Amino acid sequence: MRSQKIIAAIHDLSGIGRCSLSVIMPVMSAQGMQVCPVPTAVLSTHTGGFEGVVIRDLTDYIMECYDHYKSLNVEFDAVYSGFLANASQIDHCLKFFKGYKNSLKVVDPVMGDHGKPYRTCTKELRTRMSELAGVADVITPNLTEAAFLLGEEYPAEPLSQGRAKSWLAKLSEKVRVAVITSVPMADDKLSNIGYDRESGGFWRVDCDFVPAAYPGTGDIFAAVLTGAILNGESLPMAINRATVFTQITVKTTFSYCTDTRNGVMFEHALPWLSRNETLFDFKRI
Ligand code: PXL
Repeated sequence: MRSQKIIAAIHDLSGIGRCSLSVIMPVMSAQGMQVCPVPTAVLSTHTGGFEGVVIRDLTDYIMECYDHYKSLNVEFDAVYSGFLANASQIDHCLKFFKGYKNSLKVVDPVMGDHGKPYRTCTKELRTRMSELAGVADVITPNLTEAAFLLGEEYPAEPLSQGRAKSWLAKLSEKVRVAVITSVPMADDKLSNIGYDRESGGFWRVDCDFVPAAYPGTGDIFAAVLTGAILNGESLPMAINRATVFTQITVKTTFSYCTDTRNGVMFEHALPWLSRNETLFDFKRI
């Protein structure tokens, strides 16, 4: 029988806007993985621009769900956390990580973008997210979230290669792999950069600049990266795959001039992901 990876994804379920579980589940399924959703909240839309969002916080559900999986002796190849509805959910994620010691622990520290926190991301959640990131194997902040985790100001200027490496090294003091997404670099490129502490390599994959911002692209990137790592790919190849897939969806969507709040049209691009072509458009820095 074919062995399949199974991932517990602790993230929200938003109806409209193509983010979190609504994108992670199909994306990782296309990579051949089974995703077990552990919703932190159910929302009618994401919080990035729609008025009157309906939110049901599922804090009480997470631990009961954990206990049930333990009673069933369910094992996970990875436990992956994302959008948390409040700071107390950090404790629940910590318990999941502790209870699944042998699983790959991935933290996408969803907190904000473009230098600002998301509406629901309190100061307490920002502070405690560092605690969660500290027990992970892999973290995938965007530049805003990396600044929050490091207690740094959001950079006013593009990052020199030296500063980018220093941020990655600081983020990796506790984790094995740190990837920072959407980093404006001093040579005018927008890049996804990563560091693998075990192999010691700093890596960079450049993106083309598209003059539009779509919610959910960080979730898609983190999901593809996690799937690729679980499939045994090296960090640069995994960053490459996550970058190219995200770019395909962003460029496709941009061409249709849709309302950006609806996220990216990733659905028709899933067969590209399933083909799992070999990629090598990365640089060592
Ligand atoms: O894509 C990040 C994200 C996830 N979940 C919810 C969000 C956002 C960003 O706005 O609002 C509910």
